[in-house]
Amino acid sequence: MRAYYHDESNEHPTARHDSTGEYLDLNALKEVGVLAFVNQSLENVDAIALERGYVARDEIRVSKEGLGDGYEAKIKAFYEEHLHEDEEIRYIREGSGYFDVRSKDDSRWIRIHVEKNDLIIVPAGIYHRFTLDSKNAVRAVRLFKEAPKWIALPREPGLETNPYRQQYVSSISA
Ligand code: KMT
Ligand code: NI
Repeated sequence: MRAYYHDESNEHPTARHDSTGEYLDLNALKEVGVLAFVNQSLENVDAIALERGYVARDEIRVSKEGLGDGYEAKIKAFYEEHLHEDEEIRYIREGSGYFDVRSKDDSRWIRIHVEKNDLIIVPAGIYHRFTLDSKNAVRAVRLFKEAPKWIALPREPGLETNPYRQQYVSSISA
């Protein structure tokens, strides 16, 4: 796992976008409420699931083969800036990709490259997006509490009054 400020260049989303050279310590992600762990085993994931009350899980394959006809639409939706009213927990089994999350002051993107055995917890209410990298495939475990919902609420000014957004904003400004 590596985290750095995105360079906002016009290259394809799946390019590295790391020309800023501004790397972040994984601990610094806590500032925006993101928890990141490397070298996780399924046992670690089970423990985190138990501790946080996650009772179910599935596996998603984000690739042309894995998503079939839905590929283009899914890829597009993942990359649109959005938030969820739930945590997004992903455990990478194979492949790699990028989670982009908004910086604390909202002015920049922090790009987080996730790879095999990385586990990331993206908090409810944070604006983020996801893209594959140049290898074009990832397989990840998704944890969920009851029925999976993960409704993506696209960024728009009206969302600032959303209680989950407000709760998130106050949690990082403490
Ligand atoms: C999401 O909700 O953005 C995803 O599931 C992305 C793919 S999982 C690595
Ligand atoms: Ni999301």
